[in-house]
Amino acid sequence: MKENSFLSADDIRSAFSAAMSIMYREEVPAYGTLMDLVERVNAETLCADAQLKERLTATDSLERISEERHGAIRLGTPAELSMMRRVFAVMGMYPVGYYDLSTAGVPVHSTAFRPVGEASLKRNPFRVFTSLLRLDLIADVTLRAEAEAILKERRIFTEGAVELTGRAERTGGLDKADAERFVAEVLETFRWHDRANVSADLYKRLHDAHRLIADVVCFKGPHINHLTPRTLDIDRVQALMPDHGIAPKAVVEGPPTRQCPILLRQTSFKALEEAVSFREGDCWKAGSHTARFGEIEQRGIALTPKGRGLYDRLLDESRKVVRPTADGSNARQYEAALAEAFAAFPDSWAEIREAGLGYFSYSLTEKGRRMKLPGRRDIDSLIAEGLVRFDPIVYEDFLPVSAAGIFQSNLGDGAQQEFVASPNQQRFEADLGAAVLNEFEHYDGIERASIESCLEALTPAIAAE
Ligand code: OOG
Ligand code: NI
Repeated sequence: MKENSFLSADDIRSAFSAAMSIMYREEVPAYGTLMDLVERVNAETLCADAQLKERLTATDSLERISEERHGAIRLGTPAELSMMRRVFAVMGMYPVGYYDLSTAGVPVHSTAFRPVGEASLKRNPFRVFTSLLRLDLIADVTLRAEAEAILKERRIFTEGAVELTGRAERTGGLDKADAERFVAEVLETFRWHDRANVSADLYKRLHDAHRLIADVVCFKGPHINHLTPRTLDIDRVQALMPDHGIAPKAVVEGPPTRQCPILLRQTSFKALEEAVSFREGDCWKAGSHTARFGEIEQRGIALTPKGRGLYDRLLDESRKVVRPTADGSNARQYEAALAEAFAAFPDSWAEIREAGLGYFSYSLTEKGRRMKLPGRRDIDSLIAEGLVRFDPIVYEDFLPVSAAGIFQSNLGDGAQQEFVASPNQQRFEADLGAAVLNEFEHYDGIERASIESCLEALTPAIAAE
């Protein structure tokens, strides 16, 4: 039998994320400007901080530090979502987490397709925040039916993408040539189409119901709406954006600046108004559409349910004091309120660990590697004796309040719409054709495994029993 010559899912994902990056830079030049700025700030940050450089050299690959970490798409139908799941699976990306954004006035619910194992994340962490439009939240039944009819007709995947996905599922992978074709075919789904599927009049009616509905329904496919590289200093990139001719959103989403970063901080430049044309019989009528932007992210430690509870409470507290407006007029006050509320969140790794707020990965110190113990001990005493060290586990997921802030700032600064909160994970999973993974279980598993391997290495006799 022929040797298995399949490319790994991680390699296919890497090729896909590189291809997306090239395509998006070409499509949205402002994104290229942002990437250049991020690269420069990352290089400056590393030059100024030798310790950070050393740590990143040991744990990450420095030359890939400024590469994309995520992107986002918005889908229209359950069939599109379940096919998307199959396509992402070929690239080793699985649905993690459920995000209900209806509470924030955005008629979608979402998951993030991402690699889950440590090695896969390290090889290439690229994820896609994927939303499904909820037409059930649209009050106007006639408009809803029109939208449904349009969505039913479109085919967002090429025949080649469908065929190669099926082949990967049947045979367990793709060889190099097929993987290259797969990446090229799948890229088509994410491409921008400047010719709308609909007339200017229907576009306007859908747009008036909610801008997001127009974005999803009126085009041939779910164009990638942003990509997001990693920055080592988000505050600095945010401050420098205007000097480079790009307009940042009003505030950085997520926790405030801290010594020990937690969860995820993100900001974006505002979506651009782009020329599109609408179908008018046999002709095309010029118009514009606003959907695409660029974002940056800086990640910190993954929090336990207890830590996340505290985060949510403090964020809520600060937003009761000041709610950031889209025009940025109260940005300073918001930052101050946020910093003040978060003074209650411990800001050293030791305190965060002792209070059970974050997930850590444990490993043996130099001293621990030379030591063998007669019996099992608890991890705290091993740390106290300098045999074991702990490092924060990076948060790889998203935050619904932040995601809503990113959505809102890119849907225009107009009045926000209210929907009744209606999370429906069951419905989402039925449409997806699979359950989403629970993020907390994932981090808990990594932490437990790291503790177990320390204990086994320190007490080999017991482990061998
Ligand atoms: C997705 C917005 C959410 C994030 O980073 O939280 C997101 C969208 O606008 O489609 O990407
Ligand atoms: Ni994003």
